[in-house]
Order: sequence, then structure tokens, then C-alpha cells
Amino acid sequence: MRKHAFALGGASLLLSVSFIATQAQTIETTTPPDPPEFAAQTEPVFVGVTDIMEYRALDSYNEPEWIKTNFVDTGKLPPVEERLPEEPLVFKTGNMPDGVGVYGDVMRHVIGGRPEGWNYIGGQSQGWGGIDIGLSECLTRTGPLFMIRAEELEPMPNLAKSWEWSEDGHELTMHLIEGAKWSDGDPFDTEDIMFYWEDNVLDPNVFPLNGATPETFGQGTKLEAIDEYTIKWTFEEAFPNQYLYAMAYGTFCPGPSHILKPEHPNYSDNTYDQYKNAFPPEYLNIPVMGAWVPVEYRPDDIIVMRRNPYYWKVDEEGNQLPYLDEMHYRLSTWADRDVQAVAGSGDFSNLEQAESYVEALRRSADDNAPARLQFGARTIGYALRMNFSGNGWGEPDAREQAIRELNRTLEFRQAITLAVDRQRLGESLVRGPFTAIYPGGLYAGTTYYDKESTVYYPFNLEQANAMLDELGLTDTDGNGVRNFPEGTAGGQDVEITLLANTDYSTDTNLAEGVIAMMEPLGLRVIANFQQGTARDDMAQAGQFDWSVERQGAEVVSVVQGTSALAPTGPRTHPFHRAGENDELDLLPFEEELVQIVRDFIATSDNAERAELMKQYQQVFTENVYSVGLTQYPGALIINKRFRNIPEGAPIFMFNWAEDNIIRERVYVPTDDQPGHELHPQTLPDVPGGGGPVEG
Ligand code: BQZ
Repeated sequence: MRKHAFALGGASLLLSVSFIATQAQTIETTTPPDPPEFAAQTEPVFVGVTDIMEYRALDSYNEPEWIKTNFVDTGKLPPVEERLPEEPLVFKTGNMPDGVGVYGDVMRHVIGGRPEGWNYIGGQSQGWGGIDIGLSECLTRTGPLFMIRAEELEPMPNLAKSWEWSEDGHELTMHLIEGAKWSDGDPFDTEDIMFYWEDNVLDPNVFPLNGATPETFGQGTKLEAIDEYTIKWTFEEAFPNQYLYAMAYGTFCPGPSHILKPEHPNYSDNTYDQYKNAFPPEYLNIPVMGAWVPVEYRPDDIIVMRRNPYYWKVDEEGNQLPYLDEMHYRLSTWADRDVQAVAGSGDFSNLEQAESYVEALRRSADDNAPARLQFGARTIGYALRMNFSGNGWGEPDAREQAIRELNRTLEFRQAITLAVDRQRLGESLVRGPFTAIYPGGLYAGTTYYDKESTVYYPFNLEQANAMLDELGLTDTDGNGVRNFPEGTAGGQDVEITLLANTDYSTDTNLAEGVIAMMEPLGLRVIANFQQGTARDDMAQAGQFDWSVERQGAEVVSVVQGTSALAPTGPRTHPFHRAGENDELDLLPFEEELVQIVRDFIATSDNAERAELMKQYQQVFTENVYSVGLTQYPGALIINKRFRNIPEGAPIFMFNWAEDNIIRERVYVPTDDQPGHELHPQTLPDVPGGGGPVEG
């Protein structure tokens, strides 16, 4: 058991409270207990990127017969050869578990989000659950990296088919796929890239979905178009390979500039709000680079997508992808997604809410169960995050400001983490070998995790109370809730609002658990539970004291979402963003974390990177940057009729399973196709296309 002596030094705890009498207090910390054994059910077959894909021209190409007959032969569409780039992206048969596929059928997704509209780069959500992943294509791709050998790990080419570094490593020249087209036939080229970069990422009035900011790609980074298909990045660091991950989903997925640009305030009289909302869900057939195009939207019911006739990927026999002609996104709840996938009325789910595990396991254990269920590693986890801004992010009132000052006080955070019984929290979701104690920081079981660098504060309510006493938070009015010291927030009760996402029972269950565990600590924590989009907006705007949140890819893989590991820029971090004058008021340990992350990005030496992540974990957990709660494995639930589902596909690692399983290669044998398509043999309304489908 290691002992950390923390002198309760003079902490300028609150705006008006003077130093606290110094009195050493020894907190016993330890390394976290090992997670209970839970072997992922299947492991990937590890390969290299070139085993999965390449770019090359093939001798001939094919497409579904009905497209040829109804669209090409009638002159409504050019022949498939003219709808493909010179060198399409070719998926190799050797990496397809069930080989070359056949056309037809649909994957029926059920989702808990709701579409705001189609302007992804303007900041609109399409409802998550794979919609945006399916229609956005990005410069690079990382979802399938779970199957790449560790020594060859690097983002896959995608819209960018190749790249090379300059001698000094400060310039990266990228070559786009040539001759690819949007789903309406408009050419894809650097005009789309530069509109995304200059008028959305760099424009401080635009907040692209998934939060790309200039610093996501490094301080001072520049991007320019060299010609129609060539761009050049200029970085301050040398050889920052890291940023190739940020060029994948969801931070570098350009939109159709020929449609969006005319609505942007830089090119119209529109306000930024009008630009963001210029393409509501009712606007069908928005041009995409993805495999499927939205063709039907019924509010609170369904979004239907049909295959993109200009999709720029093929299999080795020249069959234009995707194999599946249609995609459904039933607009329901996330819990219903699990239920429907297990029951067979839906086709896909990321089993991520631990409360559903036992029932899902029971139902899918039956040999006649319609769906397969395969558990992966423990890559789903939650933490209690505190708003660290002391200078105005989210425009706090006096009470909120006083809470932020507490959040910025180490001893306060230590008291909170000591008062959380993680074992009980995990068991409140599901009993069994699933959940593990999560102290915060990087997840156990992932590449850069180091147990010895992880400081764990074991549950100790008595010590937690003693620490709050010594911070001068005492219950002066005897109502069972501690008060701020006189002169701070009027000496009122210490009330803390807790933001959580009502779209997930796991989020609100864990939040309720935290609220209950704060009561014996004399803190009144008040639920501020919001629907997903509203929650996301409030979190982005800094309108929260505390929030219980599912963690992002950065604590799973570290290489994906790296810039979010610390406040490396004014708007890159989930719970500490710039306040007044775009200033970031970082605490000393945060400055350390920022430097560690910057050094990590700047080196490609694996031993150095591992060492830096040990330092990161030590500084993060010792300072309780967030209060880790629980982590557990996710499971992919997929209907048994689908083929080419990669072995060991995790529901969440570099990205979600909707990307990881490479849906454009997934197919259903002709004899197994049950006829679920709603609009068979139709296409999106592309110039000369099939016209909008009947609602
Ligand atoms: C997966 C994912 C695909 C976003 C969203 C949702 C948003 C967050 C997060 C997950 C949903 C599903 O997650 O829960 O299983 O299908 O969509 O995008 O939680 O509210 O903002 O980060 O990915």
C-alpha cells in the first residue's frame, strides 16, 4: 500500500476564503485491483493494411442488374465504369471472412438519437448509431485498425489514398482518390477539403459535429490545396503521425461543398444558425461520399437510406459496393436496439448498457436465436467529470463559480473520489465478471495502460468527510448539507448539478449512484438529466458543474482522439475549455498533462510513447482529473444472416462497430434474404437517378 502525504496546504479554496491551516493528512492510495477475468470471446485475425485494401483499376466492373436495366440502359445513369474513380478502393477477398458477396437486402439499425439535419460539418447530429458513420467518408479510416498488427498500426487510407512526409517531417503531402464523385455525381476534390477546413474547422463560429478544432491537428497547423487532388499539411512538430488518426472519423470528414458552401455566411446572407440548420432531416438525397444516401425520413419512426450509385469502392471481382442495397435506422431508444437485435426485428446492436447483459446473453444462448452475440474487451467505461474552468466557460453564476473553484481544488477531488464505492456502482449495473473498478485515466487492458502508474484512492468515506471538514465546508445551518464558507456564494448549501444523458439508463443509473454516494458526504448533488443532443450541447458549452459520461476513444486507444487527452487547445477538451478572452486557465498538473500529450504526439519512438503515457496516467490519476467509475466489455449483437463480419470486431476501440465491421463489405446470401427492403430497386434522387422514393 503506498502512502501519499498530501499537506493540506494553503489552498485558495474559494474566492474569499483565506488559507486553510496546514495539517498533513495521509491518504492511503494503492494500485487498482485487477479486473475480474473476462476473456473476449473472439480475437481478430491480425493482418496488415494492404491485406485489407488497395487502390487500383480493374479490367471490368459490375453493379446490381436492376441498376443496369432500369437506370443505365435507360440513360438515367452513366455506365458504372464512369461512376467509379480511375483507381477505386479495392477490398481484398483474402480479408473477407466469407469472400465476395452478392447484392441485395438491408441492415435494420435501431437508434436512440434523432436527426437534427444533414449538415454534419456544420455541427448537426444525424442521430448517431451509424448514420453519420455510414454517410461520412473521411481522409483516413481507423475503425478496422483493431485487426492490424501492432507493429504496422497506422490509419488506413480512405479519401486520401496515399501520403508522404517531407525530409524535415514538418510537411505532409496527401493525394486524394482521383475521379470519385458525390452521390449526385458532383466531383469530389480539394474544393471539398478546403471548404471543410477553412469555413468549418477554422471558423470559430462553426462547431463541426465530433468537435474538430484547429488544435485537433496541432497548434499552428496549416493546410493548403496544391491542386485538384493534392493537399499539403504543415505542422510545427516533426513527423506528427498522430494527426493521421484525427483525419479519420469524426474529425476530418468533408461535406459536399457544392451544396453547403452557398448556405455558409461567408458566401451568403445567412446567419451561422441558418447555415447549420439549412438541411433539415426532411431534406432528402443530401449528396454523400458514403455507401448509402438518406431517401426517406419519418419523424420518430425511421430513416431509410438507399445505395449510393457513385460509391467509389469495389471488391476484387470489380463489383461496385456496397452489397446491401438499403439501410434502416428505426428511431427508437438505445435499449430497444438491444431488444430488437436479440429478438430479430432489428439486425445490429452495440450491447453497451450493462443492465441489458444478462437478458441479452440468455436470449441469444438459444440455438435458434436470430442473432449472434460476441463480447470484446472492456472498452466501455464511465467517469464523473468536473468542470475545471475558473474563468467563465459556460458563464457560471456565483454558485457555479464556487463549485468550479472546489473542482479545481485537489483535496476536494480527492474527497469525492474517496467517497465513491466503485465496486457497489459496478454491481448496481450488473452482477458477474463484467464490470471492473475504473480509477480514471487510461483503461486497464489497453495498449498504453500501466497498473503501477495508476493511483487508486480506495473507498474511504470517513477520510472523505474529514477532508471536507478541513476544507472549511461545514454544515453551518444544521440541515445535513455542508455550506460554503461565509463570503462565498452567500454561505449557502453546497449544491452541485450533475449532467447525464437520459438516452441511456446506464448514464442515469450511474449518476443516481453518485448522487446517493454524495449524501453521506454532506453534499447535495442535483440531477440535471437531459436528452442526448441537449446533453451534448450543454457539455460542449460548459453548462455543467459535474457530468457522468461514457468515455471516448482517447482513453481506449490513446492514438485516437489524442488531442482530447488534455486541454491542448481552447476547445479540444471535454471538461476544460477556454473562458473569457479565449484563455485556458490551466492548473499546474494540467499544464504537465498538456506537455506530456504534446511530447507523445511529437515522438514516434514507441518506448518514449509508452513512458509518456505512464507519466500521463500517474499525473492524471494522482490529481483525480476525473473520478473514474466503472469499465466493462461491450458485445456486438448481429443477425446471423449477415456475412463478412470480421472476427473479434470490438463494439468500440478506434471507432464504433458500425465502422469496424466495414459494412460496405457485409452481405446476405441470396437465399437468406428475407425481403425487408422498403424500396427495392430504387436509387436516391440523383440527376438522372431514380427520383425520390414514395414516402
Ligand atoms: C454507437 C454510436 C455510433 C456520441 C453516440 C451517442 C452520442 C454521443 C456517441 C453507440 C451512439 C451509440 O453513441 O450509443 O453504440 O452506435 O452512437 O455513433 O452516445 O450521444 O455524443 O459520442 O458516439
